[in-house]
Amino acid sequence: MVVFLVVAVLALVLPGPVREPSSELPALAGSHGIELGVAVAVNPLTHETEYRDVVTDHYTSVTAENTMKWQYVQPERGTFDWSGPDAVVGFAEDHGLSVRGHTLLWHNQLPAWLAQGSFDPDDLREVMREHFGAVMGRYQGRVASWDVVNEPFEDGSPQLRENLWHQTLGEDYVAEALRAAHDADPEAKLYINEFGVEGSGAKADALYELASDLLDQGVPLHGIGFQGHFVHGDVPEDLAENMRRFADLGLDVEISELDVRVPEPASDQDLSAQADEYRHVLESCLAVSRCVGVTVWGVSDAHSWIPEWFPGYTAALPFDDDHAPKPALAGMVEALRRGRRAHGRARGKVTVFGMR
Ligand code: 9MR
Repeated sequence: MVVFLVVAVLALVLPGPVREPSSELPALAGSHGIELGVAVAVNPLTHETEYRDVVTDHYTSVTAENTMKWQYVQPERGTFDWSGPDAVVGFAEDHGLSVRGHTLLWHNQLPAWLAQGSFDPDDLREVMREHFGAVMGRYQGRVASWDVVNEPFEDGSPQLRENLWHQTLGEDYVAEALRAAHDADPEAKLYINEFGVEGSGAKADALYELASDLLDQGVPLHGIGFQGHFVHGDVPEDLAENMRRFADLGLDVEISELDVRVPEPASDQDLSAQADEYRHVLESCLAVSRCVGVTVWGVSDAHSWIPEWFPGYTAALPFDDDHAPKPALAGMVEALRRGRRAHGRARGKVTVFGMR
């Protein structure tokens, strides 16, 4: 009786326990040793209960959709705004979720002082190192992996992108960035994140060559994020096969920004075919022993970037505009329930990092 009373009183005075997820997805993902992630935006994460519940009920990891990008984190040189990143990382910690850091070097969403500034190579190296040191240093031990270089290739082309970093530092900027990131947080897993490389093709081959060269040089590269912004009807069949060749180099691989956009209006038939596509993506990850996770790019169709960026397309995510689960969610569950996990780690090129 006394014990009961003590427990009852403690339950009243202590903050509520973390809610147990109401879906089987986190446990299923855990049983296969993969993360199931979702991209989140700070505002709804902070203010909308339904949104938060979708995240904590169904996923094991989060990526900040925008708030860790340079434009928001360092809007003026040397002035950092941690409010958004702190909110995302704090939420993740409160709910036992892991965090993918996104993203350090990109050609988009740069602050004006950087995009329009003029820097000689040494200045730009200093800018890069200051940023990495501040961001990765703040979240050291709390953000386990980072997209260090985002979209290094031109859209739909195997050419290295002519971005600020490439123009100023030359092709070696990718290696320099990875080394700087390793110095800033020697424990973090460091990724190149790219789109249009999920299936085989010239751009995927170019990324493979780049990754291979970097590893040959002893550059600290640990993984490849295959973004996975797919169009309904055009999800690559050879996703697993293509990811496997990168894994065979000794790299982790993951699908980092999954969505499958459907032309408007999305019929029931489209949505059930989309479920097969989500299932296929999850099965492809399970089929590659070094595939460490799949992240979907947004909590619900109401928060997806698709309608704004691809007018005429819609319904790309596993939850609809009202946060109701769609067939795509069932597709993921089915893949995880039935799926068999590939075993055995490839012997690859990755040896000891930090040796330069
Ligand atoms: O989803 C993001 C969207 O809200 C932003 O407006 C957009 C700006 O370019 O970036 C989107 O996220 C991108 C991600 O950071 C990198 N890969 C492509 C994603 C979709 O554009």
